[in-house]
Order: sequence, then C-alpha cells, then structure tokens
Amino acid sequence: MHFLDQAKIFVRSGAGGPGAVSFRREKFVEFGGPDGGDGGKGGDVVFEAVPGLNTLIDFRYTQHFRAPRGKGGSGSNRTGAGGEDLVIKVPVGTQILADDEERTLLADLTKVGQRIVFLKGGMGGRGNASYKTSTNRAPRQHQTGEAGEEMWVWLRLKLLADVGLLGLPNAGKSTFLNSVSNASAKVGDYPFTTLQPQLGVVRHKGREFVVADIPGLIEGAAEGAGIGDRFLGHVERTRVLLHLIDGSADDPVEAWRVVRGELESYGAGLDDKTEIIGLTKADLLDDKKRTKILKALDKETGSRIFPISAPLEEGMEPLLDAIIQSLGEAAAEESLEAEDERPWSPL
Ligand SMILES: Nc1nc2c(ncn2[C@@H]2O[C@H](COP(=O)(O)OP(=O)(O)OP(=O)(O)O)[C@@H](O)[C@H]2O)c(=O)[nH]1
Ligand SMILES: [Mg+2]
Repeated sequence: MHFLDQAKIFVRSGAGGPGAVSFRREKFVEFGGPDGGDGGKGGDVVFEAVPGLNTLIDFRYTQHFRAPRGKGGSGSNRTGAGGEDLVIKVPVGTQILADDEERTLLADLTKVGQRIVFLKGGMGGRGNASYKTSTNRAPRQHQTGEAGEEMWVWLRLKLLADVGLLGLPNAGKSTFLNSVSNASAKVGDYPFTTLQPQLGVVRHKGREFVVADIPGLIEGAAEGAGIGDRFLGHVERTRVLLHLIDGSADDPVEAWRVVRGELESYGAGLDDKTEIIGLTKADLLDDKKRTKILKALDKETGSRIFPISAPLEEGMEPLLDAIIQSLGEAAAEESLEAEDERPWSPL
C-alpha cells in the first residue's frame, strides 16, 4: 500500500464585495437620496477534521482552493450576499504547515469535527448610502471591498492509529494485523516483507480501533540500519504500542531489548508509551520451552506476556481485551490533559 502523507495546496479566502453607488429615483418623489448598499463579506477558508479519511490522496488532484467573493451591494440599500465559506475536509491528524524553511506548524487537527477558520474572507465595501452626512447628501464615495488572503501551505498527515505494532523483522506483525483486522498485508518468511505502513481496523467486543503495521526495526535502526526508524513517526501518536516478539527465535529476551533500545534512541516519548507484549508463533513451542521463555521475558520486562498464534487464532482474545482496556485508560488520561489546553487561534 502506497499512501501520500504530505501535500502542498493553495488556499485563498474570498474578497469582500464592492459597495454600491446608487441614488433613489422614483416617479413623483422629488428628492432621492443615496441608497447604495454595502458589499457582502467574502467566504472564509475553513479546515475541518472528518472521520473516515486515512490519506491526503485527494489533494493530489485538487491543489487550489478558493472561497467565493462577496456579492456587490445594490440600490435600495441592499447588502450583497456573503460568499459561502469553503470547508476543506481533511483526515483527523492532519497538520497544516507554513511553506517556509522551518515548516512552521500553523494548525493541528487532532479531533473529529474540529474546525479551524484558517483564512478570513475580506469585509464587504461600504456603499454610498453609508457616507451620507448632513453636509454631504449625495456622496459618490464607496469602497471596493477588502481583498481576501492567500497562502501556500503544506498538509501533513501522520497516520492516526490507536495501536502501533512494533518488533523485529519477521516477528509476525503483518500476520497478526491480517488475522485481527480487515487489512490484507503482505506476509513473508523473510525480513522486511513490510516496506510501507499499513492500517487495519479491528472490531472487538463492540469497540473499534486502528492498528498500524510498520516495517520491522533492527539494531542500529536509529542510525539508519535496515530501513531505519523513519516509520516510527507513524506510531508517535498511537496510544498503545503492541510489541511482538518471535517465540521461535533464538533469544526472545534480546529481541525485546533491541527494539526497546531503538525506541529510546528515537525519543519523541515513544519509550514512555504503554507497551503490551505478545509472544508470537507460540504454536511452534512445546510447553516446556514456552514456559521458559515466558518466565524469562516476564522477569526482564516486568509485564504480562501474551502468547499468541495468529494463524491458529489462539491467545488472541486476552490480548485484544488487554488492548481495549489500555486504550480506555489512555483516552481517560488524554481527556484530563485536554482540559488544560487552550483553543488554537491563528492570530
Ligand atoms: N507458525 C506460525 N508462523 C507465524 C506466526 N505469525 C507469523 N508467522 C510466520 O512468520 C513469517 C513472518 O511473518 P510476517 O507477518 O510477515 O512478519 P512481520 O513481522 O510482518 O515481518 P516484516 O514485515 O518483515 O517486519 C511468515 O512466514 C508467517 O507465516 C504464528 O503465530 N505461527
Ligand atoms: Mg510485515
């Protein structure tokens, strides 16, 4: 699966409509007066985060977004109609960045339904009626309407998954994703089968969550070994990490250490995230070996280890239960934090 997670677009808000110059002329009415109405306001450019979008692919085809201008005012003191706001729908998790060297962050759409008025439409111009004074009863002055604003911006989307899959190559990450979700990721008996992140939606006990499968990590990934750690950006925003360890490998404990080491080198808070650990390919282990590995891992990690076999669908239930439980806990923490946050403002 190839996905586009960055797009450059042009946005422009609508100009205000011009104010009118008009005089009342009616049969049998001796003195007319100025009655030119004001122009309408131009449309705003609004970004809205909507559910159900996972990529920025639509922005490859449409790159220019212009809100309509306000209509001109007219006689009889009629104000021009305002230009409609242009609402640009983006996936949840989209960031809007300036087109400068630093790619300054301008806005961050993290919640479904979140709306940001990004560029304001220009004010409508004043019509001549509004210039009438006791000394100037027939003004011809009017305004043309304020110009709109325009800008090139970058949209950037980090896949917004709830659970990030981590592990060495060949650990069984994609196999797991396929078995629990609607995804059909490529699976292979060799390292680096997965070269692009892939998302899957999991439904379990009436709950839904999104799992991201990313390429495997190896020792030195932070320095670029293998395909490096650049895909870790895609799990930076997940609430929970599911770390899968190949139970049939020579040294599962060392496998766990290697991946933890890479998380630490990467930073960005990844090593503080809740980690759930699954031991894959449990079907290849006899009871004695399995108990030994579980014990060793338990001792090293201090967490409960979930042995699973995705192809046989064994051990999945308790693992999925644990994921749902920690997603619930993570969400509760976030809503507490969100109370201290201030609303974003472009000014
Ligand atoms: N017996 C058994 N084989 C498994 C299990 N899970 C995965 N495999 C096999 O292990 C191999 C690797 O599986 P993948 O799902 O491609 O592993 P991955 O972690 O996604 O690998 P990369 O994408 O290369 O990082 C494949 O041959 C799978 O069929 C399991 O629970 N039991
Ligand atoms: Mg894979």
